[in-house]
Amino acid sequence: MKIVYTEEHRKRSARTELYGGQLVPPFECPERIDFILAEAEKRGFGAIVPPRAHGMAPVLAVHDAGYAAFLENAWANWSALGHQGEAIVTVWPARTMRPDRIPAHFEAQLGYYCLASETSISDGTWEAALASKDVALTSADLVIGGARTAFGLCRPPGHHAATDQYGGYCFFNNAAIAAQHARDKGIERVAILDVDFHHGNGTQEIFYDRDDVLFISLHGDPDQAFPHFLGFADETGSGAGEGFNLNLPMPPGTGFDVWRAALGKAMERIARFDPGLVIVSLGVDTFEKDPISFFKLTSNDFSTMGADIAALGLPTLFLMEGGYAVEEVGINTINVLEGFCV
Ligand code: SP5
Ligand code: ZN
Repeated sequence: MKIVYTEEHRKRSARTELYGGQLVPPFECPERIDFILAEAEKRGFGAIVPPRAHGMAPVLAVHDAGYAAFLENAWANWSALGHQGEAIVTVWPARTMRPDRIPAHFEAQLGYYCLASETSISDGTWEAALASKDVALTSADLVIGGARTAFGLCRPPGHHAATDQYGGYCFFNNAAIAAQHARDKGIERVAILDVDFHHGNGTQEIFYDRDDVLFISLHGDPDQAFPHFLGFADETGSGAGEGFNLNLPMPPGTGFDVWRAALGKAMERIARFDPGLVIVSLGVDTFEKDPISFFKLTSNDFSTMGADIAALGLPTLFLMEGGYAVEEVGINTINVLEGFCV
């Protein structure tokens, strides 16, 4: 399996995440990727290939142009305000205010374009986000071109990023960008299977009213877990998209037996949809030792997950999302990919 990767991800090296009322070193850190690459190398798994630049058109096919311009200029605009720390939201267009007015002041624009304040914008964030979407697009090209599978080692991750909002460590929605790219290259139906611990709210929002991109997410019950405001089972799509969004939330303590049964449901739905491409939003934060999550998957379970997904027999693109138990992120990620290939 080819692994698309670039060092550019290191430019996303924020110093701060707002967690428990403190500014801590971000869980979503560059070392995550080092562990994945080290594990791949140790096992002789995969061939590393660099991404190819795809420009902004595939991004603007799913994201708002004003949002992209905001991100491009965010660090310069924040720096111009003379602050010491990284850019963190302090005010939102909350329910009691005017939600749709784009504010003039940059501090307020942060609130307009952000959905969660744990994610700081730092110098280099824009450059890394651009590289990450090029990793996704280049790995998508491999599978669109006939490869059975490929792995886009995306960082920063993408599935929380909505049409015009960042948060949850995500800026561009890599999976959504790749899915739309595949559609534009002539693949009629694309399924996105999101196995990250957190609900893929951004991906859901982007495709919610469409029947050509099926979105399925297995995740921690939003009543108990981030992103809290989306990801419930009664969200099934709207308009033409009715029936093309499937949420499978699960409670704290969920182990692999229950999780795997949900994956079985997801796979039945995907088989019925008969897509030309499956994109797996691959987060390994379902791991029992993940520091911010509450499922109980073991490292061996990730191998079974990969084998189960392979049983669909469909062209499959894996894109990296979350996973924060840093030491085991490599083992668990490569277990999925190797499990798929066996
Ligand atoms: C891509 C991805 O996995 N993003 C996750 C973003 C989660 N951010 C908010 C985390 C809040 C965690 N609260 C956990 C309490 C654990 N005791
Ligand atoms: Zn996650």
